[in-house]
Amino acid sequence: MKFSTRAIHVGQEADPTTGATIVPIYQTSTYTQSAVGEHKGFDYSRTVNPTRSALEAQLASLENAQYCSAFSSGMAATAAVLNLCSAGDHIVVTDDLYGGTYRLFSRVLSRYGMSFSYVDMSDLAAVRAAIRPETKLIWIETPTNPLLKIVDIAAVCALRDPQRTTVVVDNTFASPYFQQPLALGADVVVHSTTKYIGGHSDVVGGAAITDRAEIYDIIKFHQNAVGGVPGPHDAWLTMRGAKTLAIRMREHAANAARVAEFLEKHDEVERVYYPGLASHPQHAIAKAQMSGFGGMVSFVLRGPAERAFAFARETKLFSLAESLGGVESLLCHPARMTHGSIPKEDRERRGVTDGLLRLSVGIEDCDDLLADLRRAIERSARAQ
Ligand code: P1T
Repeated sequence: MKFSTRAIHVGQEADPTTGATIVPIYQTSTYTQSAVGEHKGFDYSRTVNPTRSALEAQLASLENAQYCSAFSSGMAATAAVLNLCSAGDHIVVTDDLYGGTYRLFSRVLSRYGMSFSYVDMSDLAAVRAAIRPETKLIWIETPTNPLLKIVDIAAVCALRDPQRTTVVVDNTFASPYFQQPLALGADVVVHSTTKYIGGHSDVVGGAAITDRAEIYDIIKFHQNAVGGVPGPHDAWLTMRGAKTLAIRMREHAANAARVAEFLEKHDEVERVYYPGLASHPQHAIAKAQMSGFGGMVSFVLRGPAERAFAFARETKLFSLAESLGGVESLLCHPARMTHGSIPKEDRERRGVTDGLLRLSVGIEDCDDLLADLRRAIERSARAQ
């Protein structure tokens, strides 16, 4: 079955009891057992819930994998995957990544004896140099948040010893519709399903997906032992959103391409970051490993950094809000919002400056989006 068919049908069989076409929200914490130890495979909803299982089957299938564990947030999924590591292990990480992931690694997990090296993974020699005998895991985010750098997944996978080092890809920005990391050699895919998979900015969730049974067993154990699971209603909302992932991603990417071109041509714009632009330094890699360039565009206006604040006050359709991937367009100031937890010096060294703005381009009519951006750019110039 092709992608859209799987999105709508896998895990979505009619309910065996009633024939309900749509998977019910099994809003129950527990299950009545006929005798001690005799039940139908369901004992307690932290461990297993039929609505969550349906979502897990659907998402596994979208990454062409056998196994998925759903979580209550992208961060819970990330924390569960990092349980593949123990004290003393070393992890190599993309240097540009979601600020919350950086915070989890640097302020929580480093206290448990794991060490992290942040590397510009567009430089393969730097990745090779960072890998040590005790490197247990390589954490790739591509495209990166917020600078939209592209990491060559297959090339990084080829640098590690697969017996020793697990490669994880945070596939949130591309979504499984545009990028399939497992086919490129990665072992695990992580998603913040809050974003494109859920697609409507109405639910927080996460997922860890793999084709390797021994890795799944560890993640699943952690999912139950720690308990960061989504409730059935959240699982159901995510599943409903994911059914239209393909059609939404095509619109996001078409609109984002027009927005990126518009910004690149605009005299008042200093720099645009979008992997679909020929001017993007890793455009060729993006073209080879992705089937589309996604809906995220970052840019810097000419003039002082404060101009970004003036711009953020002026947009009407692009709401100033954290998060991304919903049908509605959002605008974010990474340095003060999503990446505020990264120390200023580190952040600026990596290119996340006070002038940087990030757009999650929605699926509204693109003419309206361009008019909104044009107007906000003009007004931000006058505010200087
Ligand atoms: O917010 P949560 O569902 O816990 O997901 C965390 C996460 C993980 N990975 C990436 C690439 C992300 O972008 C995020 C969350 N990001 C935002 C909230 C944001 O606005 O960038």
